[in-house]
Amino acid sequence: MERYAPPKPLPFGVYAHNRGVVTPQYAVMPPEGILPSRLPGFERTTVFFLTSPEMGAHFAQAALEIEPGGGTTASRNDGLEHFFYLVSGAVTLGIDGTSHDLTPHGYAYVPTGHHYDIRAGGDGPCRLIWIKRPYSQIDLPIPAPLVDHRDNVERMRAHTQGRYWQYLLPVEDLAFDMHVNVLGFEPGTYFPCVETHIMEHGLYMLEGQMLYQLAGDWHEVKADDFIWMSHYCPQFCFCTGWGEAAYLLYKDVNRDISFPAPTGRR
Ligand code: UGY
Ligand code: MN
Repeated sequence: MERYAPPKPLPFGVYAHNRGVVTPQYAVMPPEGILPSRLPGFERTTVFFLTSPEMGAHFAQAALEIEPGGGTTASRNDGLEHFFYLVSGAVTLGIDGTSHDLTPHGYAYVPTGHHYDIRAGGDGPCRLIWIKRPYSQIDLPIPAPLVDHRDNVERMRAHTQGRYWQYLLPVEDLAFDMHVNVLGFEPGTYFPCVETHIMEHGLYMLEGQMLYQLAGDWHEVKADDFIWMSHYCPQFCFCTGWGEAAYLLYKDVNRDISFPAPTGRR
């Protein structure tokens, strides 16, 4: 993957070839433009923030690149809910002291109030997607921790010729305030409509390439790119290239509107 590195010598055309765009309604974030962060509580771990409230999002998403033996320095519990998806490498994820070995495309949901720790195994760096947000509690029991693998999840194909959906979290359980799905596309397939919906998205390209239309603008995206889509951002896509494309999609769901405190006239 092309990753930010101070280029020597400076190549021509950096600006012309830039694909990164941030607007109030959406962002396209190719990996080469995202500068690394480090975080207290992590060792031998580079954090690449993909979206956060600073962008306008109501959740945060990051890619962690962890060297073998690296990870968290201690067990963490920040009160947020977390979703982890391993793109490459090997990770042992602890939830409340129980260890789970993740292989590529393994994933885990850590509900609010639970402890987690991360340790990279293997002999090369691993790439772990991390989604987190404050849990929106309702009058239902908080979901339990969940660990699984994309290969175990049914590919739903109803009414979607050439495309499939994998619901990584239990979609019937309204206690969840997020869905995380994998959507797959054969070349030439596209959505049956331009979607315009209240749900917000974080999209991480897992495989292939696509033309994505966001608020009327076309963008070409490929594996390891990230897209943030705000609430109501019009969205549409075509699968391009010669192989299937697939992405990991965060979506906020199952909650009513919350109004800001009234101001002005009474
Ligand atoms: O379910 C969805 O909202 C999905 N079809 N949106 C998307 O992939 N941009
Ligand atoms: Mn959508």
